[in-house]
Amino acid sequence: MALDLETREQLIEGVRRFVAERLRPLEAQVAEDDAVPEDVIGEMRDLGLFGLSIDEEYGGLGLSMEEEALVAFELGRTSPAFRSVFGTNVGIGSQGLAMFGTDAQKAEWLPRIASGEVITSFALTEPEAGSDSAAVQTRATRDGDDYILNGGKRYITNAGKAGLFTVMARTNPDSKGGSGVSAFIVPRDLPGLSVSKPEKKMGQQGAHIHDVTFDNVRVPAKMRLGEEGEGFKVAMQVLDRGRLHIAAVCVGVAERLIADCVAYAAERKQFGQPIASFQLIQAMIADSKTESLAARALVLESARKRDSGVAVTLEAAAAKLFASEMVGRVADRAVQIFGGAGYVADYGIERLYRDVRIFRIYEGTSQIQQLVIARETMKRGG
Ligand code: COS
Repeated sequence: MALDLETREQLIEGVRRFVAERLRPLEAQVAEDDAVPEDVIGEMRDLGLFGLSIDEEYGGLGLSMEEEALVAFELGRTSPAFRSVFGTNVGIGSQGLAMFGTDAQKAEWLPRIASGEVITSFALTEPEAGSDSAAVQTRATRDGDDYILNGGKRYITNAGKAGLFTVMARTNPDSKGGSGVSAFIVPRDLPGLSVSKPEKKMGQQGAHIHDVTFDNVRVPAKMRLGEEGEGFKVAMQVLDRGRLHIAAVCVGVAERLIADCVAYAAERKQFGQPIASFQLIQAMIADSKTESLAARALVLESARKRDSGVAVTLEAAAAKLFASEMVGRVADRAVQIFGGAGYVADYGIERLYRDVRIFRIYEGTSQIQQLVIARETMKRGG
């Protein structure tokens, strides 16, 4: 459901102010501490950020995909680790449930996810199932009214704080591909579920990823999402949506970097004049701006298409591919424009350069997006 124009503007303006006044001043501290302060997380809850995508009947803001993208553009203007605090609740952690859950499952969990009381994680990736996500080996074996889960998941965002996991597990061991996989919502407190210490990462300090292990975890069959054997398709449709959201965040980070470059180039003097007056600097700014505008347009067009009820597997993959590669180039040019200062921690540019690197990898690598785009294009005949 879409907001009226005034409410939409108020929301975007509120997020813009929160990012500029509250989050940006904390960027260096969050990177240093590898943690987002609890009081800031409380303010994110008050702003409704955990429930951006969740229907109003469950206490969320019920944004359309286009509106979510507009908010994500604003959220991108600071360290991506802040968005990650509620990112799984808005996207991959909640959307399997929102799209495929029963009324009872949704009524039990979505209000607590929308409020931020329960953090969610999406547990698809395994040591031997990264890009080849249909190869999951985690087993879910039927036992009366339950399934018994055994196996391990890898690099699961927000698992350390998650109260609810969406888990893809193999219910049919005779099928090696996606058709043998089912999806479950799995509460954190079930016996046998454990979460490792967070990994040390290249960037996005303050956002955490963990291994999750299932050791004879007894999950009631009523926690299954959709039919047995449909879990892979659940995961793919969750990712179609997630990829659009990530693409929008990439646009936001690019816009932030471009603004930083423009400000620095106006102030930094060499050869007796601001470096902004040099055409080789202008060329880098022009290329970054052109590419970020193109990505913004692609994201919004794809989001509107999704809002109209059309499947956007191709468009989401194209937006994720283009926007994540684009922000990589923009961050690289930003380091170049800042010169030595771009390589020094104090200016924050090298931090964003490291932060954006993961966008080309998670929720599907650029190479997987190329594969999806090519397959869909050939299916559509052009
Ligand atoms: N929406 C709905 N159904 C989909 C779908 C989508 N986006 N993508 C695939 N499917 C369906 C297919 O239609 C097919 O159904 P049928 O068996 O009924 O024909 C089934 O799922 C299997 O699809 P496919 O044959 O394309 O699966 P593959 O194993 O060849 O590969 C890729 C699929 C590689 C695209 C998939 O594994 C992928 O996206 N990998 C990357 C995973 C990822 O993003 N990981 C990040 C982890 S989360 S941070």
